[in-house]
Amino acid sequence: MSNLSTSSLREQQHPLIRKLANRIEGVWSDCLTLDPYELPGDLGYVEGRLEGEKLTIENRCYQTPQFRKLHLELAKVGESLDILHCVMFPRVNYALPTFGTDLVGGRAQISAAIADLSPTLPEGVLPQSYRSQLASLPLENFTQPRDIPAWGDIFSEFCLFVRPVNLAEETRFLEIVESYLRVHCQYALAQTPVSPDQQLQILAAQRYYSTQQKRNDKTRRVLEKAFGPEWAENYLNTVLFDYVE
Ligand code: 18B
Repeated sequence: MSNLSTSSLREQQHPLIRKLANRIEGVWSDCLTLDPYELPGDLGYVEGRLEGEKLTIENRCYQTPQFRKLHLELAKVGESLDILHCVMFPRVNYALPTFGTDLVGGRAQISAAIADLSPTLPEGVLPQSYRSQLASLPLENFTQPRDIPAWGDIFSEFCLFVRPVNLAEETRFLEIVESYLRVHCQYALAQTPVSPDQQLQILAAQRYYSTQQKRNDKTRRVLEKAFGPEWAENYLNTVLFDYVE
């Protein structure tokens, strides 16, 4: 394992990953006031190789008044697998959904393109203003929709999970995710902190979100193969899906 500070994975990855990473950072810097967020340990840039291929991980993290952690991660497994992972963790005193997206694929094709605004809220459903703005987006126009796994009960009715089959579908995915991000940032900026009572409910919902995400064996397996089970567990708990104690 080593830690370097240079190197950008972005140029080496599937074009959809590169484009989505650029769009996410574009919306963030357009709409939000970003402060740096320090990851624990030396987990900004990591390389691992146990059995099988080399795994390289590059993290970018920020925070804002509304968001405890904005996390954008790019990962590359040998020449075979490219991954984009992004979660916007709200602060516990803001009643906000949790935006999350994951792109997974080989150099040739993305096999999994997922995006959601998950209702980590006291009511457990998305606010009406999200529902009315998201309802008009073309979520249905994909040739190969994929089934949400059992742990995915955290996701909203607007969870988009597809295997994009061509450039048109990749572009449509990109546009939808950008819309999610803009709706979300705009809403977040208009919020004020909630009461301590509501905070407890938000905390519980955020913990449940992270607990369910950690049940995704596909993520864990990739990390375990390159870094071992203990490292994977620590990384899942402190970087990918941490929560406020
Ligand atoms: N994820 N993904 O982020 N995952 O992190 N991911 C896979 O074609 C990694 C999130 C989600 O069908 C696959 O099946 C690694 C967020 C769902 O059972 C692999 C990292 C969301 C599935 C990885 C990573 C999310 C999925 C299999 C850390 C949603 C489908 C690819 C860098 C907001 C699960 C495939 C299923 C799949 C791996 C969702 C290999 C290592 C934020 C629903």
